[in-house]
Amino acid sequence: MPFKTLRDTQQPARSGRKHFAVLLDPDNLTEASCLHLLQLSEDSHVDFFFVGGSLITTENQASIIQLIKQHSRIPVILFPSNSLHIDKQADGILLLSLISGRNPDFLIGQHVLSAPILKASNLNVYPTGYMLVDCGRQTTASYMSGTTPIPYDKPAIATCTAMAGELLGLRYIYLDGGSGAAKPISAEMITAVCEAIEVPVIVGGGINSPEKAKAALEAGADVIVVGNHIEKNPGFLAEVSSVIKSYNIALDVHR
Ligand code: 1GP
Repeated sequence: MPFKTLRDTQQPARSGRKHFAVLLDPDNLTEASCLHLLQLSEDSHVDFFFVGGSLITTENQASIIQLIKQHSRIPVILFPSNSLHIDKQADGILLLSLISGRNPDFLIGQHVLSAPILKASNLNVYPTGYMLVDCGRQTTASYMSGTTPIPYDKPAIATCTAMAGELLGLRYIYLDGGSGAAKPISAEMITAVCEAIEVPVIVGGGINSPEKAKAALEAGADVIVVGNHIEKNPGFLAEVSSVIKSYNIALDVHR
């Protein structure tokens, strides 16, 4: 029988375990600052590095990935803004379909260009419904993609969009307020999305305090992504890590 139901083929439901991804933007890093963050990330048990940015203006990406691979065992997942940013040194790639927008290039166009490269690579491919949310100011991602983000106070739009992404077979949903967002995505929106779908939900943008990290996790986020504030204050890495650790310890205790 060639046709199985979506439920037969879906990956296991979310486990409740929380994960921490550190976003490394090659444009904002020197070799020294990157090495410092790598050491802190190892000490803080970071789960993944996301490497990329909405507009990469330097040629640093390849050397940053090489540096990470030399000095860390934390997996490197590409977070690309277009097909030019595929790098086979990485462990995997978020194959982002910008489902909050209506720009065909970011819904399918870049993927067509990327497909033969990805098929010929050993990269793990993570098909991800990428949703930009208006968190107070226009972001590079929204401008560069020519798309309108989901309004901050419209969780129903986010929920229906995430459900559509899941029904289309996307394995992850990424709610992103954009790097350095004025405020993070609301707990109300995160909870609404998490309750509506079974695939893991990644949340990022504007998380710059332990309280904001905690709020995203409490609302249901499976993975939180922090970039901007760690560049300014590397000590924040350990703070977020301890918030996540306390969640996972509590989960183990209650099992
Ligand atoms: C941006 O979600 C990421 O795409 C992380 O955002 O840089 O604001 O932490 P910050």
